[in-house]
Amino acid sequence: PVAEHRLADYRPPAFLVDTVDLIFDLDPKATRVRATLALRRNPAHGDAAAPLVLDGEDLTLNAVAVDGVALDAAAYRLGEHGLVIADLPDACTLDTDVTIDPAGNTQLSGLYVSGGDFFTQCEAEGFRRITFFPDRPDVMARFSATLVADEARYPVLLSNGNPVDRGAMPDGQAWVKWVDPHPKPSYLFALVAGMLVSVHDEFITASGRTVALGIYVRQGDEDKVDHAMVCLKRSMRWDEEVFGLEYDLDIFNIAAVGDFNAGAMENKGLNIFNTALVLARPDTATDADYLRIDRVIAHEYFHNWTGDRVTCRDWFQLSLKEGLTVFRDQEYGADTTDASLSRIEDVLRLRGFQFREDGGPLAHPVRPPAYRKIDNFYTATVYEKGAEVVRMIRTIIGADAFRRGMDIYFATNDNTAATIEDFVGAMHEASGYDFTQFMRWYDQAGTPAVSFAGAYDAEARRYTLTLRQATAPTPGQAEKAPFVIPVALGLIGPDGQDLAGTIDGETVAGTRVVLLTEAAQSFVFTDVAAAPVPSLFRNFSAPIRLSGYDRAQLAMMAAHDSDGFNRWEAGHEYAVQVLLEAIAAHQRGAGFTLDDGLRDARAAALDQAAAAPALAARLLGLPGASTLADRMAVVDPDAIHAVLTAARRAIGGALQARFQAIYGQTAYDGAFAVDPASVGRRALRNACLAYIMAGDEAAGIALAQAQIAADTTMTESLTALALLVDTTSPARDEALAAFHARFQGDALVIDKFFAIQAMSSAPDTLARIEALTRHPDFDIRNPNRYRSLVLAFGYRNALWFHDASGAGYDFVARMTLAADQVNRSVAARGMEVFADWKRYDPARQDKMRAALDRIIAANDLSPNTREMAERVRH
Ligand code: HT7
Ligand code: ZN
Repeated sequence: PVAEHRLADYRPPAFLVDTVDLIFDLDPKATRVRATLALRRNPAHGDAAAPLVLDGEDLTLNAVAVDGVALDAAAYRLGEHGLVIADLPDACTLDTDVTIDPAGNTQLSGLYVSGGDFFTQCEAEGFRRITFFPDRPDVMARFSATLVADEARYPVLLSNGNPVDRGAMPDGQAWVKWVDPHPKPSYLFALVAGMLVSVHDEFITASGRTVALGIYVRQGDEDKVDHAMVCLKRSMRWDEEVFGLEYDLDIFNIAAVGDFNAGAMENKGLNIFNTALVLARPDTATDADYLRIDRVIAHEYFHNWTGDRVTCRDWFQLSLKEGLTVFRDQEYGADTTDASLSRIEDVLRLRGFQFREDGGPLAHPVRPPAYRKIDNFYTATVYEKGAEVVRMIRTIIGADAFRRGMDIYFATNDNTAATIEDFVGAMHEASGYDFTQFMRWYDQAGTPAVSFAGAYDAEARRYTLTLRQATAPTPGQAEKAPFVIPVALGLIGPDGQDLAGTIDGETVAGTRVVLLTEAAQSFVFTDVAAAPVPSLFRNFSAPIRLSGYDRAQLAMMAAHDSDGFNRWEAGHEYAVQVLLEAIAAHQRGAGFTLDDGLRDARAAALDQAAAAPALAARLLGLPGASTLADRMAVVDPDAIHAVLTAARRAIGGALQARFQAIYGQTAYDGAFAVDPASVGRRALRNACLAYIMAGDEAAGIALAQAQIAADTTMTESLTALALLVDTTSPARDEALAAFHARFQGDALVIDKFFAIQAMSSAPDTLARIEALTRHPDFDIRNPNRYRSLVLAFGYRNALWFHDASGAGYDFVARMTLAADQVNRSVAARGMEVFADWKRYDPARQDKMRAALDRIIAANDLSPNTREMAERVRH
């Protein structure tokens, strides 16, 4: 069994590394890595005789020397996990010489080959797969890297920092030496070598320095990087303007790789990106792809300060960089697009992934107290809930104090490996606020359930709002203490306008923030002119589940709330309540009746189509299957699907003429832009097409075929294709074949070809996804392709994943076991799809448990997948 790492056991490293000089002789099958480490004992460790422990994995050791003297085998201990050398002086130089096999590295962690080129991925523990090193983030060293390779095959040689020297050798080899002046932990090391083409630009910083920007891609992809470059420059400017943070090197490079375990990586000065998060052209990428690329480019760039300049002391502090950086990318999204819509999308993501995680066996605090494999803790809780925690800090202390706190955080912790206490301490220093109770957000798991009750005393013009919070037990935490919950609220009067009210001597007419700190607490507002509807948690001011509104209150808020987020939220909650009732009726055998309010809200959204197309498209949508499942005591995927289908059909039928009219008015106008109006127009057109299809399949199929034939943008083509793929009409296979033929060779589009079939609701989906595993384009070693078939199915096809036969569970279990043989980090992720197995009926529970047991019983299961499967199974 793999040992558990505990936060409580943290001890500073025995040795620090001042400099590390690396020489890579790059060869796909046998790369030689020579490392020279300047080592120094760390007094903070406390044991002056401690041995040097270097992590190492899958390395062949050729030689090791201390202060230039070769060590014989008796002088060190070489184990499965690394190298231990005792009796070292307080300061010394260590030379190691190892050989690694990048081409055989299917884990894609460390140095590996993709498309014949070399790339690295070192977070979290990949550097130990390159050379022996204290591979922990609190060891920060100055790195140099000399890359030596065949010049014809690997003309591009990149690493962190600046190129300081280069040369050619007589045997056709060439070399480049890179030096990174900033101390950094090993997880931020990067190397890229290959036959790549680059697009260049420059950025002038606020203080007038010129930064050379480069994006490196495979030949043929250079016409798909304009968007990424625009996003990069916008992010750099935004960080200067909003946080006063300037880029700190002369070069910033991005390299794109087709085989990558995650989205992207913030290596100092050399970000490495999954191609899916860099490459975009209107005919190959959807608007959602464009927006996601923008966010991820920003996110990785923002890590330069929140992650690279100030890094994490240990991996328990992961949210220190990830939660804070997600918060920063969310703010960037809000500032550069539509703030309310951006917040709505972020909250939908939080609820879809994090709330689900927080309510099941994988629940863990934002700062987990223990882990077996850290790769399993790159979770929605660490990222998205971590961002909400930072947001709550800002809400509590105010934007000005928050900004001062950020300045203090950087000033105090620059070039160090910090803790969450360091961050919160800076916020305390800036505001004087006592965060003692607030720290529970970092250390207690679970989503608080908040309920409310209001009482209005007309004679006294007094409104009393009582709020209650409770958090259910989570694994390892039976008892929960109350959280500090910032409640941004307004009081809406009978005319729909915000009412003034006085609390704590302060009269406010719009949104104010109160703090719920007890299990139950009353807030008394005086001078309130009429009985209000309380608009609570405006702009989603805390990651909680709120209950208590009736339909009349929701309808009033949906129409009038001055807060854009809560206007949408009220309509969404109204739809959830109506659909849950329809699901209960369906389970009793009753037919579907369209609720007038549900229909009228969609009609009202269409009224806004011309003025606010993006918002209209968002308001037209219905809550997704996972939102409805989340609210059911026992999830019934068949009933959810039946009711959602019936609702779409009924709305599509009732408003068919209006959908057709707006569909006609939103046709492609011959220009492509990703501004909110254009994105909104396409989203609206696609939403109309979906309703037309639901209400009149023949009309929908004809329009979808025409939309594909028009070959305008991927946003339009893909939605039309996905709608056809949900049918069994002959148009489906014709369209799929044409799509495949048109985009053959474009891996990212072929991923979409797999994903839309994996997500299909058509009755033959299970047989078709089995067949897709035998498709010549399916490659289990490529994480994007695996995710587009197996994880898209497990996460986004509740209907067929939960097929009563158990075939969907069996499919994911088989694919997980196969994937685990090649890439444990990607395989382990798949276990998340089983996480809520106890929320289904007994027959489905039995089948999911059996699938998990089959996985756990596999003899050669990786520790990563085992940890996840065992946690889920409990
Ligand atoms: N900080 C990066 C995390 C990451 C990662 C983690 C585990 C395995 C592979 C990985 N690739 C990138 C990305 C980020 O959050 O910005
Ligand atoms: Zn990140």
